[in-house]
Amino acid sequence: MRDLTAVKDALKKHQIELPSWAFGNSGTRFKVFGQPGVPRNACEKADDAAQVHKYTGVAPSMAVHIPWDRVDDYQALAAHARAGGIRIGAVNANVFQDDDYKLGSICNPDPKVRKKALAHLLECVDIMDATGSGDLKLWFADGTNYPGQDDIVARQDRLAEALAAVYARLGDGQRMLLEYKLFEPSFYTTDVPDWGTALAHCQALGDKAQVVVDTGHHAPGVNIEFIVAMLLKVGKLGGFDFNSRFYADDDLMVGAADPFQFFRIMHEVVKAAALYPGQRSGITARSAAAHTGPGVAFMLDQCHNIEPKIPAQIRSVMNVQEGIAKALLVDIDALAAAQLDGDVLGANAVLMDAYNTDVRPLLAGLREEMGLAPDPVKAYLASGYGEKIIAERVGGTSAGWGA
Ligand code: LRH
Ligand code: MN
Repeated sequence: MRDLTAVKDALKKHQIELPSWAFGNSGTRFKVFGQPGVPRNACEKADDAAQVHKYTGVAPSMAVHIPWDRVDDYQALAAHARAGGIRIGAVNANVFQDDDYKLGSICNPDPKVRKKALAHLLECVDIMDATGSGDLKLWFADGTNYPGQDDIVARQDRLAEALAAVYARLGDGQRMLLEYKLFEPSFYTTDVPDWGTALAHCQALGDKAQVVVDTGHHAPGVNIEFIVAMLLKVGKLGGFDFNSRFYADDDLMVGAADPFQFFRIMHEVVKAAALYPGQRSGITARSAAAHTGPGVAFMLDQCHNIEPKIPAQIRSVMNVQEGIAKALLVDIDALAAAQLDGDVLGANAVLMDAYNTDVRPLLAGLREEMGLAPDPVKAYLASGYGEKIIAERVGGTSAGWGA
C-alpha cells in the first residue's frame, strides 16, 4: 500500500481548472432552464469559481470562452480573478456560433470565412497575452452532414494551414491544445473527430501543440484510458475536459456516470507521473522524462442544466479527487509483479482493491490539514453565498451560451 503522506502530498499539488461557462445558464436544444443568481459577466463567473477554490483548495484557475467572456479590459479581468484568489486559465476560441460558419470555420470552402475564423483564433492569443494564460484551447465544430458535401482531404489541408498560422503566433510559455470530438453538431464528418487526427496535426505542428481528451467526445465503448496512455507515452497529452455521460456529449458531472472509467483514466495518469508538473515519483523514468513543461491541464467541461451550479462544481472537484486518491492507492509494485507473473486475477485484484477503497475519510482529513472544512459542499451551502448572489444579481442578462 502506498504511504498516505505521499498520496496526500500529490493530492495537494494537483490542480483542477474550472470552466466559466459552467456557472452560466445552459441546456439542450429543447430547453435552457434559467437559474436565479446566475452571473451576468466574466467577473461574476470568476467570483463563483473563486468560491469553488475557497472550499476545495485545488481549483485555482478558471478557463474563459470567447466571446461568452468578452470584456473591454482582459488585464482587469485577470486582476479581478487574482483578487478573488484564482487566475484566468485556458482561453477557449469559439468559431462555432456565427452564421458565417454554417459550412465550417477554418475548414470552410470559402477563403473569406477561413480568414475571419483565423482572425478570431489570433485574437484569442492576444487575449492570452493580456490575461497571462498559457493555453489556447481549440475545438472546432467543423464538419459535414452528407457524403460528398465537401472534400475530406481538402478540409484537412485548410485545417493544417490555419493551425500552422496560429502556431506561429504563439509566444513563450504559450501552447495550443487541440480538442477532438466524434460528432455534433456535424453528423457525417467532423474535421477533428478522434485522437489520431488531433495527434497527427499536433505532431506536424511541433512541441507547442498537444491534444485535449474530452471524456464525452468518444463513441460508446471506446477505451479512453488506452488513448490517454498512448498520448502520455508520446508526450502529447496536453489536457483533459472532464465530464461524464451515459449516451453522447452529455456534459454531466465528472465521475457521476462512470466513476470506474474515471479511475482507470487517472490510473494511467498517475502511472505516468503526470498529475502535476515536476511529478517524478512515477513508475518509469521514461514517462517521467516525457513530462517537462506546463504538464497536463486538468479542466472540467460541464453544463449544470438542472442542478445548482456552484455546488455541482464543488461536487465535481470532489469526484476528481476521489478518482485520483484511489489511483494513488494502487500498490504499483504488487501490480507490476502480478502483471509480469501473468497473474491475471491477481493483477486485476490489485487495481480493484484500490478502486474499492473508501477514500472519503482520507480526503476529509486532507482538507482539514489544508485548513478547510471536511465537507466542502456542506460548508459552501452554510456560507449563504448562494442566497447572497440571488439577492444581488437582479437585472442585467444572465450569462449563457448565447446560441
Ligand atoms: C465542445 C466542447 C468544447 C467547448 C464546448 C463548451 O463540445 O466540449 O470543449 O468549447 O464544449
Ligand atoms: Mn470540451
